[in-house]
Amino acid sequence: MTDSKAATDAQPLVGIVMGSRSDWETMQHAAAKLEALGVPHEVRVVSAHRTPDVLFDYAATARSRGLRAIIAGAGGAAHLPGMLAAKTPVPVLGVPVQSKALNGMDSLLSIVQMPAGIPVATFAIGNAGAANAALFAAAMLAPTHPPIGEALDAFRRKQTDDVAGNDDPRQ
Ligand code: RP5
Repeated sequence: MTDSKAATDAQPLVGIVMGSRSDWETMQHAAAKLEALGVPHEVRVVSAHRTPDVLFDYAATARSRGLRAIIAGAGGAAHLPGMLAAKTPVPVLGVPVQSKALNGMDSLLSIVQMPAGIPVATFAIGNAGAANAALFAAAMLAPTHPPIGEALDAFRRKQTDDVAGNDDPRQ
């Protein structure tokens, strides 16, 4: 079994959810990082306004199903991360998807400006935010899941080595 298949087949520790299939172009970067680090995860479309009952059910069962973090991406009036956080104690990592009308500023402000009491950890707009949310989820899991911590350490070492070994921008 490949690492990638193992990461998706095992009991998921991280849920990646998004408001629309159109968000996958962004959220695939979260899935790719989790796969690369061997973090068991699931991927679902869950819309706060189109499928609110599915959202409630997903949030209500998240902890008992073993999820330890939920990465939630949405664009525009992006209520998905905040609504999930309101309904589950599982930490929610919000990814603002870059919207066409406002370049994702609407998504960012919708997700980041949670009133005190229900936190959503908010990441950068777009692909970088999706990738970093996955790396953050892996860091959360590392103390209790040593193989994930080792994979994260190795990723960071390689990233450093790649820059250090290629530091002349003219080449
Ligand atoms: C949000 O509306 C989704 O998260 C998506 O970013 C945005 C547009 O959705 P579609 O019209 O592409 O389905 O709910």
